[in-house]
Parts: sequence; C-alpha cells; structure tokens
Amino acid sequence: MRARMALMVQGAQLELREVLLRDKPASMLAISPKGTVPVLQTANGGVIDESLDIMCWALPPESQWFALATQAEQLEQARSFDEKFKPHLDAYKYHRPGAGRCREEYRDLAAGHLDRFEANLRHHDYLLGTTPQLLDLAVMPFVRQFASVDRPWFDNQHRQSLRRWLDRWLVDPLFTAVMTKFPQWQEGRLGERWPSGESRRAE
Ligand SMILES: N[C@@H](CCC(=O)N[C@@H](CS)C(=O)NCC(=O)O)C(=O)O
Repeated sequence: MRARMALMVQGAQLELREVLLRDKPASMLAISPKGTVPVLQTANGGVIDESLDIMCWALPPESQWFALATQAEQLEQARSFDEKFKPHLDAYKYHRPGAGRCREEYRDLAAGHLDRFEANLRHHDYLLGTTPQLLDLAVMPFVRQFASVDRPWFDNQHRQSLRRWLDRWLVDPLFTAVMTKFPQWQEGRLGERWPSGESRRAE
C-alpha cells in the first residue's frame, strides 16, 4: 500500500497485477525470486522489489515529500521502524499458541515503538511537521494493521495524537484510492490500467 501511494502521487500509468501470496505467478518469481510483493518492473526492464525502494523511485528527492528531512534520513527512520516494529506486529496479529510470548506482550512491544510518533504528533499534524512526508506514507499501513487487530484497545491508549493521525489517513483520498481491490491477475493476461482503474484485461 505504501508503494502504491507513492506511485499514485507520481502519477505514472502502470499495469497493475494483483497477486495472491498463496499463488504467486511464475513470471513474478522469475524477475524477483525472493517472492515478496510489491515488485515493480520499470519500462526499461529494471526490477525494484522493496517497497521503500519503489517509493524512492517514485518520489524525487527534491519533492515536497522530503521537505522536512532528507531522503536518506527518512529512509533510515522507515527502515529502522520496519525492522523493529514489523516482527512484533506480525507476532501480535498472527499470534500462535506456541509462540514465545503471549499476544499482549507482542502488542506492547510493538506499541513501544509508537511512542516516538505520538510525541511528535502532539506538536504537529504529521510525523515530521506540518506536511506529510515519505515517512508518514511508509509507516501508516503498519500502524493501521496494528490498530486494526484490536481497535477498541488502540483507541483507549494514551496515544491519542497517533489515533487522530491514523484516522485522518484512513479517510485521505490518497489512501482510500490505493485500497481498491482488483481480481487476481492471471498469467498471460493484461493487468489493470492503474491508477485509472480501467480494466485492460484482454479477452
Ligand atoms: N521488505 C519488503 C517486505 C515485503 C513483504 O514481506 N511483503 C509481504 C506481503 S505484505 C510478502 O510478500 N510476503 C511473502 C509471502 O507471504 O509469501 C518490502 O517492504 O517490500
């Protein structure tokens, strides 16, 4: 979703191929054997298969998305958040009975990484200041996933500025636009013309 938001901001027309993770297309694995999404194939045949790299490809370093901190600074913060937060988020969201810790412990470990955001958001509407930056787009989908596991719990925490920030993103046209679901892409077919959403499926 974060890669899609950056690509939508960029405004280029893409062919979007919706992938089911349990049924990955051979053509995707051929260009990116690690088998994670998103994968972007550029017009010159280049392959970018890390979402933050796709964001940086789509958002030029001199754009407004880097007005409050450099691309390198924001990337470092986003990568560090991914590394520390995501494993706890996954352990909380997909908790298994045999896991080393109980669900609430994983929840609280993940939540600890949100306190820094809350502190910033008490002073301004976005993570780094008064305008949205790459960092907001990069972390928002994960904060959304975290909040969605137990929304009443999330809403009752002390992180009320974070809650308001998330609620604003959830209705932001950029976010709602990328949440459109598409049918699974089938090998040999054309994908969706995106962002317009018009079907380019060949008959
Ligand atoms: N660091 C990668 C992580 C990508 C990733 O793990 N994506 C998940 C889906 S959100 C995935 O493709 N998992 C592979 C699978 O479940 O088979 C990125 O940000 O692009």
